[in-house]
Amino acid sequence: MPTAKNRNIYTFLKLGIAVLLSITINLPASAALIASWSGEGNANDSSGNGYNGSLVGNTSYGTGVSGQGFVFDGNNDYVSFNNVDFAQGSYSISGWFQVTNDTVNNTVFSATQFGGSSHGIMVRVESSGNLRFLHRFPYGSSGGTSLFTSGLSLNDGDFYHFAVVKNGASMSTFIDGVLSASTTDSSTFTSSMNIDLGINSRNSLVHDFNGTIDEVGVYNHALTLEEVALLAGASSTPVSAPSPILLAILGLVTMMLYRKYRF
Ligand SMILES: [Ca+2]
Ligand SMILES: [Ca+2]
Repeated sequence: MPTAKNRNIYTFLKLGIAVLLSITINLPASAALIASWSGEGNANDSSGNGYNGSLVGNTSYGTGVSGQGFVFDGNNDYVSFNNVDFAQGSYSISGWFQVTNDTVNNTVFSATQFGGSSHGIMVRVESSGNLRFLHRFPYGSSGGTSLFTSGLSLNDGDFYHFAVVKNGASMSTFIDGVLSASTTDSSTFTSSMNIDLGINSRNSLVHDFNGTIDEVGVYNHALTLEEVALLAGASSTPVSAPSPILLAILGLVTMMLYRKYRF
């Protein structure tokens, strides 16, 4: 007959196992991923939505933050993607960049009105070393809301993760998985856009990127802080799967207790 002590041990172990198994992995919602460009020797979209791109100028592939990335020489190089429908409401753009020339403005990402030349979105590393996130609606050559980070040196030759998030009436910028700046803008785009990596826009070849851009993701919803941290590889992800080592130790302890007490 099991003793009261053994029953308590058994109950404790059951509870522990139940708690561990109830912990789930929290990954970004892949259903909201509109386009994913990894730069692995091509400009194909790995999201399954078919937003494949074209390299322009001397754009090439080189060492990225993961595998290969897109390499730009700072003079009329970019990658273009057409008619991407992602920003009619909340949206997010995430990726990595490494700036080679720190004396100029380096455009990482831009989006213009599909079929037109009017600007809508821009993500740019300023010569100051800070990141600028522009959301401009109605489309145009001026206006909109610009959000700047401050006090950063994102043009020092290292790889940095960026995420810009438009969540309803708020705009936020994250660097390396940490919120860096935020402001408000309640306007919303009403059509799909052309996207370019590495240039202000294909209609205005200025602020050319000089360096490497890699692992760019475009979302049609607002990424959460936890999702951004996960994409940035930051250690502050709040929810994780139970450690295999922890599970193995728990199993071993259970077996030893069973052999000793036969509960
Ligand atoms: Ca890559
Ligand atoms: Ca060039």
